[in-house]
Amino acid sequence: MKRILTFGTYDLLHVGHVRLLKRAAALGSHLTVGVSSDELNISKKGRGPVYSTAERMEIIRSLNCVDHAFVEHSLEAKGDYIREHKADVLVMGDDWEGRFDIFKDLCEVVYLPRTEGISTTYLISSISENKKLAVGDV
Ligand code: C2G
Repeated sequence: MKRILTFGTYDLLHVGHVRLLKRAAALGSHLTVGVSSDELNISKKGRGPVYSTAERMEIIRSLNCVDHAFVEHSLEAKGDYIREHKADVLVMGDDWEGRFDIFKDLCEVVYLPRTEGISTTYLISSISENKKLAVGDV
């Protein structure tokens, strides 16, 4: 059975994250998750996450569909992570479509569709503007 590897920040964990992780897990028998460090998140998104690396790791590790989690320190180290975790399949959301095709000589690379209508950025702005969080039907 296949070993799956996926990556993300998973800040303010929401159903978009959970659905992606469940669909990734369903592609094999073992799911490893690389959780972006606070520093990597700042370099990717220009802001720090709400939850710290340690908190995001604890949350991701608590999910039934996740077998193993580690801290991702660099986007450029994906090849090393694929080899280290013996991944057969790299799964990414389709917001990264094409970006990791260079690893197709190391493993299968699959992009899964994102869940529309929900994002950490949306949650942060909704909370900070004290708007009603109409995300129940995503
Ligand atoms: N996701 C989703 N639907 C959403 C939001 C996110 O399917 N509405 C998916 C993303 O496509 C990604 C995962 O959930 O696969 C984690 O999302 P982020 O935390 O936003 O991940 P990101 O910061 O893009 O980190 O090495 C690559 C990066 O670490 C990916």
